[in-house]
Amino acid sequence: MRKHIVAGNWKMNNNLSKTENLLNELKKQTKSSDAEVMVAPTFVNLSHAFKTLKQTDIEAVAQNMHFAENGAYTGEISADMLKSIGINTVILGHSERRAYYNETDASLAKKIDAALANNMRSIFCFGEELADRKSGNQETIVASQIKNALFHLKADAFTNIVLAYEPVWAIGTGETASPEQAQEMHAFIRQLLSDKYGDAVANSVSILYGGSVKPNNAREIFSKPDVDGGLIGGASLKAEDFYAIVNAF
Ligand code: G2H
Repeated sequence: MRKHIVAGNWKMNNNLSKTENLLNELKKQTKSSDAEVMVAPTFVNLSHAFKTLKQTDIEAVAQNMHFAENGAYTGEISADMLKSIGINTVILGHSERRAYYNETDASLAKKIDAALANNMRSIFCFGEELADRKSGNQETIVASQIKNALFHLKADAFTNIVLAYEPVWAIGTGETASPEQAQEMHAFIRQLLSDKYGDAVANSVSILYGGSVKPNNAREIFSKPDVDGGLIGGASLKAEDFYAIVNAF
């Protein structure tokens, strides 16, 4: 049985007091599903979030990290630093990182390796842009993103990899891939994994969907057999909305 996961990506939202408020609201929520719950606050509040959530079943995770162990990389954060404050999971390759900070499949492969070397779990994000979808190239694009960043790995590495399919045209736009479009792509991704690593690995990797998941569409998206959860942006900033999604399994 694959893990169900609902992860809230807070992006560059919430100063310290708003972070404290949201964490306190999250602690009041009741989980009625089997989903693993994660939230990714901004770096400056990550240690605080980790400590606040320590006695709960909500995991604090990072939104990004650098691939180097340490060194002259002003403004960057290493896996070792994250581990040292208790963080064991990192989101890598979000489309905003790819679009605004020039992250490439090659640099993401290095980040994945750094996470694995530090025994961290990665939530690896990828997805096609609107033009790719319009020209029918979405599967080619997604396959190359996955192959370039992950297919140098050995099969056992996939116990520490979660995939997140986020079609760029559906991120923060209010436009969602239909449940059928999500299922079609997730099944394609699982087949890709199966062709390279076999069914056992393919069937064990959780594949999340991200892109305008809301309380009113989560249940239908999560009902699809190859959709194992969601990476939630806007709707993760309100505790009730986020838990409506967590409980949509
Ligand atoms: C996609 C998603 C969370 P939103 O970026 O990563 O954001 O749910 O706001 O589309």
